[in-house]
Amino acid sequence: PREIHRLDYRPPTFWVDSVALEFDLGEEGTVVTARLSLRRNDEVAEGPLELDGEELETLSVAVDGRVLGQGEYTIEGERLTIPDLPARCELETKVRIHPESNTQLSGLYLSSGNFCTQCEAEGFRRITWFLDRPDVMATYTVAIRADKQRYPVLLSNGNRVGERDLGDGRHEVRWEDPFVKPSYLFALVAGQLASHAGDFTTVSGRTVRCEIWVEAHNLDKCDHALRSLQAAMRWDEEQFGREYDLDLYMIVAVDDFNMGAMENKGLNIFNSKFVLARPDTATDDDYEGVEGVVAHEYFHNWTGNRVTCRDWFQLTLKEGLTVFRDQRFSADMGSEPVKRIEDVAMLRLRQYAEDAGPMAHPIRPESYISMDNFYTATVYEKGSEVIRMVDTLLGRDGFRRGMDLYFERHDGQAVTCDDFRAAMADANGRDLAQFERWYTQAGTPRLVATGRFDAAAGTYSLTLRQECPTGQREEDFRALHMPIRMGLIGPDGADQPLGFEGEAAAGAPTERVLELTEREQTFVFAGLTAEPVPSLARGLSAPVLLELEEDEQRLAFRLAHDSDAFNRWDAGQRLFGAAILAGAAALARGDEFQVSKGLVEAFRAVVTDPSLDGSMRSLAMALPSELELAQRMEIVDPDALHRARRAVRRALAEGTRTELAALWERAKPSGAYSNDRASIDRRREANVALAYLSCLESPEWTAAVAAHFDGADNMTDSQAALATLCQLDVPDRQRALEAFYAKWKGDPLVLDKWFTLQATSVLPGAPTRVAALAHHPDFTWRNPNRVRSVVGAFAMANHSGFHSADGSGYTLVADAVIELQGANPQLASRLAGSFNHYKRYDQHRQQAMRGALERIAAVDGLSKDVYEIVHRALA
Ligand code: HT7
Ligand code: ZN
Repeated sequence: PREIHRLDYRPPTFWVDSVALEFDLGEEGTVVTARLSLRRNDEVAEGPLELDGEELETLSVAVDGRVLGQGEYTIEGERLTIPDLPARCELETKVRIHPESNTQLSGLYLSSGNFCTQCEAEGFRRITWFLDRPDVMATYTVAIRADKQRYPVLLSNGNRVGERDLGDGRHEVRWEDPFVKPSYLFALVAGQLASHAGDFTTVSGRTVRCEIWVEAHNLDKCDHALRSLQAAMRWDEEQFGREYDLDLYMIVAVDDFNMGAMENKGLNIFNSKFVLARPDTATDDDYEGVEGVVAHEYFHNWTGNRVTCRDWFQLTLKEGLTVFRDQRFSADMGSEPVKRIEDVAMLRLRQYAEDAGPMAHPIRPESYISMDNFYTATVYEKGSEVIRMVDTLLGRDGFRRGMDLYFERHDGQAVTCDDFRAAMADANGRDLAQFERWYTQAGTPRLVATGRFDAAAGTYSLTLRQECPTGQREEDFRALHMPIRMGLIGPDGADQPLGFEGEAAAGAPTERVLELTEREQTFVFAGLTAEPVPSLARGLSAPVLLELEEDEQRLAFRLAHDSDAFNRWDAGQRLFGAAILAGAAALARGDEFQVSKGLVEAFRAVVTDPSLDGSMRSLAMALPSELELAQRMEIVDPDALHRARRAVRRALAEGTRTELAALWERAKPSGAYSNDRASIDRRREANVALAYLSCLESPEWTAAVAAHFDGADNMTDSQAALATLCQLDVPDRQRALEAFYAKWKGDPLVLDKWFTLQATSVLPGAPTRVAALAHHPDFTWRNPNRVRSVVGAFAMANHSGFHSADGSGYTLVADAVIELQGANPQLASRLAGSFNHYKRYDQHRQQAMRGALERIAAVDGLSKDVYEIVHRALA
């Protein structure tokens, strides 16, 4: 397969000013007629018109009304070339496509019998011949014709401008989108759907109709999505002065979808997982997921749609920025520190791992084989961290000024990451030239901190040194521009004034943002009477790996006193993580290990701290996962790690059983379900307390978990109790699983949970159980959510099971990749990524994983998506 390079970008030879599409939807093939108004690009005076197309049966090609003969154009592979065209002309193509057999879920396909589309990144070329690249922006009109009974609802982008009965049992609906857009934002939906609707009045007084389209039986699960949309619309007006521009905003939920959702102009298409929510079917986390994804797609209307990407290497321009916006929105809707902790936990688990493996790439990648493989944690989540640093460096008002200038300059354009940086710099009179390195350098930089207290001088010298990321070449690493938010904590637990040497201490702030621009910098703080404890990179102010030597006592001190809620949590994670890793090392040597009294006391303080809300408490009580800790082991020993983490968990539960029981008693369900914040907080701390108590493996607490499951009146408690039971070898586990299945077998999203809870059970024999799940009558390879709920959950969230010493976990996942790679390459390549870190494991496992990768690589006609992942891993 061909590799595409960022620096090879060339503007197109033609622009497309407008597109008129006609769809004749049929059960056995769909005919698509496309009329493109073409205009030669003056910048590129020469060159033929080259259009992209994939799996198209070409019926005719005409220019300005004249049908072209065979010699007048060529079709070679996925390219249609027309050599001699006037500077302006109308091109009409007619093709037949087969949505009914499109299993890739890219282009036009069927989900639950309804037609729908997915065009990002390069799916539009599977619908019609086109300059399928994001810098070609056009206005679109669309006519959809289909059987009236089977497809009563016909939707596309923009405004509905007409409909008519065609008299033969078919009807036609016409749509017009007045805004220019790239082809990846095109959308079409046709089927039997019903809508839950509401209005939104914009800041300028316009009424926007908001419609959530679902299968009729799901109408009672749409209200949260609708409210989330309305909240996102208001927030974007208030925070960024951005008003919605059409009179209609539609969201359609489909069951078969490769990703979370898609921001098509005026017609978002969503994985139903991020739309449907009712208290008995969706957890509190699911509700937050819906709110966050609905907002994310809405925010794209300005950051992505009105201003889009020049080429796919610029993807982080829209995705990093939109993730940053959705993170800020969710923080404003709920708790800022809780949201930040959740986001950083995910960043460290997924993105830091990506940065340290064969898929490491800068947030603006340099090359790709399949663009679909670059919808990554790096482009999205690290991209958002890079935007967050701009926000920290410029301040809230400065960031807003930069955004205003960005929209003023680039509305209606397809631009680059450099254009964004220039707007931010120009609006604030700042030099952000060095900041570009965040866009060009891969890997997570290490930030090594050392401190020295001079009691006689009353000074504290803090030295911060940037080190080359693991896996990157030293000679390529250049100092980054990074903001480090920090404080110094005094012995009484209070933040000290941070007066720089030579400055008056009085009135000095107790928190500062240090700007690093060099490999090593020293900052000297004066006026200190006792040695302080540094609290660095608060809120993770830069996406680095902070290395600071801190013993158990100091971490426990910060866990108790750090005024920054994020760093408090982080201190706990470091403390618990160090204990587990020390335990794993001891077990690997064949030694015993004991959990220290200090650790138990630190944990007790968290369980009983009256100042923590329930969400913060549950986060602070959670131990780092095996997957996260594995990243820190020289050679990963999954068995020792698993045993050590279990032992620490049990020791903490034993040491604080009285306090845990009191917490459960205080927070356990009482009264009817409510979804206010206090109730959500209580559910979180109650469920985490009960999960710890279940580690005691006592009949009393096992019965309590079973009773919690039986009595649950909402999915949060039901799922939490069942998850706990799934980790226990007790008869109640099977009974509860059967009851859950009987109740929810007709609800695909809830059934996914049932599969996942079993696939992530760490009880012995996980690969065998998961293989059996893949043969369950409700399992199907055709539905991505179902595949992810079994194979994805097993590979990504059952560390000890996936890495079973006999290699059966690897065989199972490799078989799944091979099974899927032809039918759904995007899904298959995501699963293939499970082997990315094989070189970090022991020899025996390395060999087994390498064997699995080689088996995949040997498949005849391997899809380019999977090829790219597997060959990078094997390199
Ligand atoms: N912009 C959307 C990306 C997306 C996607 C990409 C590749 C293949 C399928 C896809 N579905 C959606 C989603 C987003 O980030 O908002
Ligand atoms: Zn996005």
